[in-house]
Amino acid sequence: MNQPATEQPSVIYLKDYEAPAFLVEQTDLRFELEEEQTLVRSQVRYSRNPGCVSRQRPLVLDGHESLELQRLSIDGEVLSAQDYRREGEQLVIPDLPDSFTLECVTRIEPQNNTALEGLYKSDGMFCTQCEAEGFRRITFYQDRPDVMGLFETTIVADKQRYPVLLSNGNLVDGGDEEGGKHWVRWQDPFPKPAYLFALVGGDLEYVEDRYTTCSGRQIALKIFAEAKDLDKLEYAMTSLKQSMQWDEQVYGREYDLDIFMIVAVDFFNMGAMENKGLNIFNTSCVLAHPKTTVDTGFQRVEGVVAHEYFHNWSGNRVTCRDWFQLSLKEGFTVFRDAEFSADMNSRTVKRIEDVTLLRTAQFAEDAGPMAHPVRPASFIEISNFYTLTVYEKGCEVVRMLRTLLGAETFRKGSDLYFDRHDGQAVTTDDFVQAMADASGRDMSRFKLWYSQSGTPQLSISGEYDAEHQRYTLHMHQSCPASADMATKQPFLIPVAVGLLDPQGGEIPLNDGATTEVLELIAAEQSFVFENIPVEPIPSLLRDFSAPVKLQFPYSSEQLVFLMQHDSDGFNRWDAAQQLAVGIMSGLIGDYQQGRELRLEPALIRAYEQVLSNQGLDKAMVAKVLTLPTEAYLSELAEEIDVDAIYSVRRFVRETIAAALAPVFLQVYHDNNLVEEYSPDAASVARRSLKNLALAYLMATGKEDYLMLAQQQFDEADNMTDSQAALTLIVHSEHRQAASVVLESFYQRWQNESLVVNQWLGVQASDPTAGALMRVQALLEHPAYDSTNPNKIRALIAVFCAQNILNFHNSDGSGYRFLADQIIVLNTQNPQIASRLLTPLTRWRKYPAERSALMKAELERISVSGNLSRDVFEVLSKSLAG
Ligand code: B3K
Ligand code: ZN
Repeated sequence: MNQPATEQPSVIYLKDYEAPAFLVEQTDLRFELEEEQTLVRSQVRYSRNPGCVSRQRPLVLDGHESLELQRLSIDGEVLSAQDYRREGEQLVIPDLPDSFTLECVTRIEPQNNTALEGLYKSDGMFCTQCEAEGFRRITFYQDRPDVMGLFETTIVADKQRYPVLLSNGNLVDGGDEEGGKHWVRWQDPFPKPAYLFALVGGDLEYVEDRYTTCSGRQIALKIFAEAKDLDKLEYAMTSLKQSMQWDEQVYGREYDLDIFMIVAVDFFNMGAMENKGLNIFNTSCVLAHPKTTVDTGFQRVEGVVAHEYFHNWSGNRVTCRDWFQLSLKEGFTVFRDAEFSADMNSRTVKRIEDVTLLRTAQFAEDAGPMAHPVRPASFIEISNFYTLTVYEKGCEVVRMLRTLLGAETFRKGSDLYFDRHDGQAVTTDDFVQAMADASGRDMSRFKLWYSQSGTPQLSISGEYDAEHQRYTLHMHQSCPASADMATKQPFLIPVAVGLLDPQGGEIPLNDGATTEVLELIAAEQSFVFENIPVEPIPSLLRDFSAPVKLQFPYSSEQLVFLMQHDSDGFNRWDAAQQLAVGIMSGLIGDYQQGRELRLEPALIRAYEQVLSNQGLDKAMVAKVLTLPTEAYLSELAEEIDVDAIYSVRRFVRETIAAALAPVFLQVYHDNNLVEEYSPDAASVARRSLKNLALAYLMATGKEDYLMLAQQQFDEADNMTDSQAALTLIVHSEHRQAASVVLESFYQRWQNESLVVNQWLGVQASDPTAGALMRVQALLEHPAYDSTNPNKIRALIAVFCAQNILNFHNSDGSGYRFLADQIIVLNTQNPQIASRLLTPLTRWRKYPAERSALMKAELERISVSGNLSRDVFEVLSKSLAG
């Protein structure tokens, strides 16, 4: 809700948690969906919570300011205005019996709901988004996850406009009504909190399939979309069936309802939502077709379908007691979907992608003004805490538990957790306790990962004692102060280690294995390996066994050695990254000192070797040969020198390209096969290597390669190749060619909304001069819609987060542009506005002039008036101190 300028939104603390005064047994909802209004009647059976000490506490219901209360009655008796009071966003009803039925009629206007929370309209279709606190925009309710009850939902609507009416659970009844209307009734047999409620009403079509569960139950699977998108649902359906099978095999979790539905909507604040039996998806996370979707899009669909499906157990059957526990379901479910994707595709590549995201974006979050632990201790607006820390770092925390306990014991722990807490709303402590009980280990030190923010730094040095054939690793951990927490205790850090002999062989370690998980628990600790015949090269933090920043004094030669020999695929890639980071950091210094840039040959030689090694997985080759991104280099920098980072990365890319162009050309042709498109791992790998080769070739600036890219653009039969060529041409200095391909791409795809988003994104990320003006012009383009989050992300968020040169233009125009957009979005869609703020919140990491310009824009937003809680929280934390 929007706060008057003078009123400070209040902070909510985990330590203040209190159980609800009343429990809900049954919730019956009736929706009359109309064009001008929707009437919602809720009948809720309440009883006093025996777990709540005070018998006097009133019933406190949450209700958004937009709710128009039409009637309130208790056991059939209408309440008058004296019987209750509205206090801000709450409705308080005192003097209640121990159990009663409350009936409440509210009038809402979904057609005017631009925040896309609660019940709203997406392209003429009714849909809902209730997590975290959207249900209070539908009716007055105890809108908190520890209130779980059974739901029955009746929906009445015009039959022609809204032939499809859906809600959670099973369809139990329905029929026609007067005036061209029809009605349906859905019953959900599983108790759930309000945030998992969903409703859909629209003119939708669907694809259908069946799944037979491990116990032989038949489940109907339906995926709904607009008629024009019906040909883009097959991949999601396949992913869904694979997810269902995987969860049975890997976690012993069977689906519980007779039907599972997914609905694709175009207006959605995030990726998708796990509503019980009725997942609602952003079209971008469910539609996939070779002609319109790039490889990474297919992978995203697979991953998000799995993620939402897995929530049926990790989130729905066992849910969160309060929103501070969000990572209980999100961290665990991200871990589950990451393992699923790893099993479906290349495990190492998946790990590299996840760690890249963590190291660039989550580490930056930890170091910024919104830093918070995986289990935050306080918030102003919970929507601001659907973060990389809660999701991605939360996933790493669960991964560490598995690393420490081993796969088998971890599975025992998850079985115990699901059995013990089925149907309950619980905490991250309960999750860890199940793991502790299953393993017989005391996990109290481990729990610091949930309560302490910040990225630990781990410095390691090695010492070899030839006489005693003994190798010692000395470790030191520390964690810098974060915006929300000054001092931290040492974490329990699992450090997976291997030792390589000079020939690249793995030396058997203390227990005979070649990888050992060391448990660092103190600030300083040493680990000794006996019977080590030669001085080894250590492979540390294998598979990124903990979310920390590691320092070890490797020489360039040692990194090249690890790139070639490490049996841990992740560390082979990481050695290449470290080598490149080291070289590029040196060059950034040279650039700043005005010295001529020279690329030492080690990197080129190493890349050449990787390219010529036929035995390597192609996706891995593409990953190894991808230079550290500007975002990663920015995260690593003390102070971000945008021009230096951009120029150095470009220089290194061009130098490598010039040196290895013939090799890249060969790689390009070798992998440019004429074949039917398939999103399988091997085909994706080939395309990624081919397009990486094309990118290096284009970096030479030579016309020949421009022609190659143009040819690929013209002839591609799939979006991956088409978009790769488009991006390379548009981001090149060949401006004429750029406008030709942009125009032709738009002409061809203007009716495919998701493809148009890619077209917007390619222009938004164009590093050439004048990009901001082009972005501003695109705001007026018929393809743009300022109320659609996907369009906002494609144009504005991409420009501000990925186009570092133009966004950080020294004249401040990029910052001003973003602030203007946020001021408008603040009232229209607070969640999106608040997310868009992220690049400006990092103002302290930039040199004085840019920093001052960024800060001034934050200040301008803060006095623009009527700030939403979402924007207020991010702004005030960014400007504090
Ligand atoms: N649980 C939802 C996220 C809801 C975000 C609300 N602001 C999607 C997911 O993580 O699966
Ligand atoms: Zn989730």
